[in-house]
Amino acid sequence: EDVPNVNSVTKTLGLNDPTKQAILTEGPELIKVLNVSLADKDQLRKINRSSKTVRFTRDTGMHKVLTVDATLSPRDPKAPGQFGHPAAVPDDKQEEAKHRWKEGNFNVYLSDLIPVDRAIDDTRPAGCSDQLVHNDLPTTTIIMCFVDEVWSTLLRSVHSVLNRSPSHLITEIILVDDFSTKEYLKDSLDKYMLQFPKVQILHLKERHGLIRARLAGAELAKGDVLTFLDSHVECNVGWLEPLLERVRLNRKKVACPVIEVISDKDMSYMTVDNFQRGIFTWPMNFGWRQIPPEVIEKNKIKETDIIRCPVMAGGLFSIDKKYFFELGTYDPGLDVWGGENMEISFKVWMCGGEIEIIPCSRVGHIFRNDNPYSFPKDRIKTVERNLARVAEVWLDEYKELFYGHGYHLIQKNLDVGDLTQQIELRKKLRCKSFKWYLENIYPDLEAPLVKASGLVCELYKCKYVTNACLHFCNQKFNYTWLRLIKHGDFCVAAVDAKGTLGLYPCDNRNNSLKWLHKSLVAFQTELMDHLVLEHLQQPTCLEVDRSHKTLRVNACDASNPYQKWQFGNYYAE
Ligand code: LR7
Ligand code: MN
Repeated sequence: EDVPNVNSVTKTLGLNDPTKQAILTEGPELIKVLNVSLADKDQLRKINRSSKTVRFTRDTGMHKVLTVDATLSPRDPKAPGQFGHPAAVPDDKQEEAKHRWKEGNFNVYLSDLIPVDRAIDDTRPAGCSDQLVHNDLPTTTIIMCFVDEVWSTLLRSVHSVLNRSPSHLITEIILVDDFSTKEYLKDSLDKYMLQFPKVQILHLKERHGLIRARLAGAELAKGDVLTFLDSHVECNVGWLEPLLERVRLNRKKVACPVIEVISDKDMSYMTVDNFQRGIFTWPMNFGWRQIPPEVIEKNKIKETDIIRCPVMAGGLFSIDKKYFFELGTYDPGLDVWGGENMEISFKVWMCGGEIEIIPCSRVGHIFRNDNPYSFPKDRIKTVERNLARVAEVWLDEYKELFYGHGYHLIQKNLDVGDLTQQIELRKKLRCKSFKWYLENIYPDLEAPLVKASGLVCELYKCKYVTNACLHFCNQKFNYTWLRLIKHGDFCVAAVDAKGTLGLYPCDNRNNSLKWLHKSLVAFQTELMDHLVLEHLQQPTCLEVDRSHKTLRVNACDASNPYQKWQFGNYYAE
C-alpha cells in the first residue's frame, strides 16, 4: 500500500535501468541514500517503513548539499540574538555584563542570554546550495577541545554541529576537556550531554595544551575523517558536506571552512569578505590576505571557488584520519597554544598535500583579544618556542628570516627541545624543501635570504684606498638576517684588542661576529650608515684607517666619513 508505484517512478525518471537511488529523509534530515531495485517490492516496503519520506532520484552517485538545519523555525523567534542578530545588555545589567567579560574575554552575559540553539542566516554565496556532493562521503569525528570554556558557548558549539550536520556523516563528537578548573565542565557537562548519544567527553587528567589535547581526541576517533573545531563556534547550514567532499576527492586535501565572525561584544553572527587566503608574515604571524581584485577578474574566480592557502588559521579543518597519522600528526613537542597551524600547513604542503578554504562551508568563531585561560608557562615564551621548533624543522635556510624578524629569539638561547624525531619524519616522508614551498605555494611572500649584499665603502670607494681594502670589498660580502658580514663560511670580525680586522668561521651564536647596520637598535640612530659591533658596550665601528692603509675597528664617530658603509643591494628594511 505504501509502496510507490514502481512503473510511475520509472516513468518519471525516464529510465529503463531498474537500479535507482532512494533518498530517505525524516523532516529535513537525510537518513540514508540507498541503491534500490525498483522491481523489488519487499525492499521498497522496508524503505517506506523506515522513514517518513522517500524520494527516488536518478543514480548519479551525487546529491545536492543537504540543508539540514533543525533551527529553521526556532522555538522562540523573539529571543535575543536570534537569527544571529546583535543582542544588547539591558541597562540594569551593564555592571554584571562588565564583570563577567573576563570569564571568556567576550560578552559572556549575552552568550548566556541568547538561545544555545539559535538560528543564524545562511551566509553561503549564491550557488552553494545547488552544488552536488557524493552520496558516499566519508564519515567524520568532530573533535572539539576546550579549557575553561564558557558553558553556553560550548553548548552552542555542540548544538550547532548536531543541528546543522547530516547525522549519518557524524560518527561521534569528542569533547576533550583539557583539565578545566571550572566545576560546571565536569559532572554537569557529562550529564547534559547524556541526551546526545553521539557526544563523548574525555576529561584529561592534566593540562595537555590544545595540540596534545587534539591528539588525545584523534586517538579515540572512529570516523574516516577528523574535523577539528574550536569550542566557541557556530556551524552554519551545509557546512560539513563540502568539507568531506574535498577529502573524498583526494585524501591529501585538508579542507577548511570560511571562518566567520561572532562578535565578542554583541554576539552577532557576521559574514566576512570572500576571497581571503590564509597567509603568514615574518616572523611567522598568521594573517588573512585578500586575493587582489585584478587577479580575481583575470582568472574569473567565483565566490564559490575553492581557495588554496599557504597556511591555515588552525582551529577549524577536516583531514583524513589515516593521512593525519601518516603525516605524524602534529609535532607533539608543541606546547599549549600557537604555531601548530604553521607546522601542519608546512607539513601538508611540503609532503604532498593541499590546504584549501571551501567557501560553501561556513563556521562562525568568537574572536577574542586575549586567551581567557592561563598558560602553564609564560605565554610569549611558549609561542616563541613552538615557532622556533617549527622553524628548525621546516624552514631550512629560511629560518634565518624567522630569527631575523624575531631577533630577540636568538639572543634568548631558546631551548626548543629534542627535534630528532621531527627531522627524521621529514626525511621519511620525503618532503620537499621550504624553497619549493615558497616558489610554488606562497610566491608572494618576500623572503630574501640575506638583508643586503655587496659591501662598498661609502666615501672612499675601495679603489682609492689600499690593496687590503680593495680585496676586502671585492669579496662581495652579504649582510645576513643574523647580522653577520659573511663571505662563504667566513665572517668579518675584529680579531684582537687593537681592532685588527680578520675573517672568522661564521657562527650564528657568536655575538662578537655581529654588526648592526641601518638599524634602529644601533647605539645611536646617527650610526645608521655605520657597521657597529653589537656586543660591545662602547660603540665600536668598522673604519678605513687611512694612515695605516688598512681596515680596523675604532670608537664610533657619527661624523667620521671613513666609518660610513653601504651595500650595493638592500633586500629588506
Ligand atoms: O591549553 C589549551 N587547551 C585547549 O583545549 C588552550 C586552548 N584550548 C582550546 C580552547 O578552549 C579553544 O577551544 O583550544 C581551542 C583554541 O584556542 P583559542 O580559541 O584560545 O585559540 P584562538 O582562536 O585564539 O587561535 C587560533 O590559533 C590557535 C593557535 O594555536 C589555534 O589553532 C586555534 O584553533 C585557532 N583558532 C582559529 O583558527 C579560529 C580562527 C582564528 C583566526 C584567525
Ligand atoms: Mn578560538
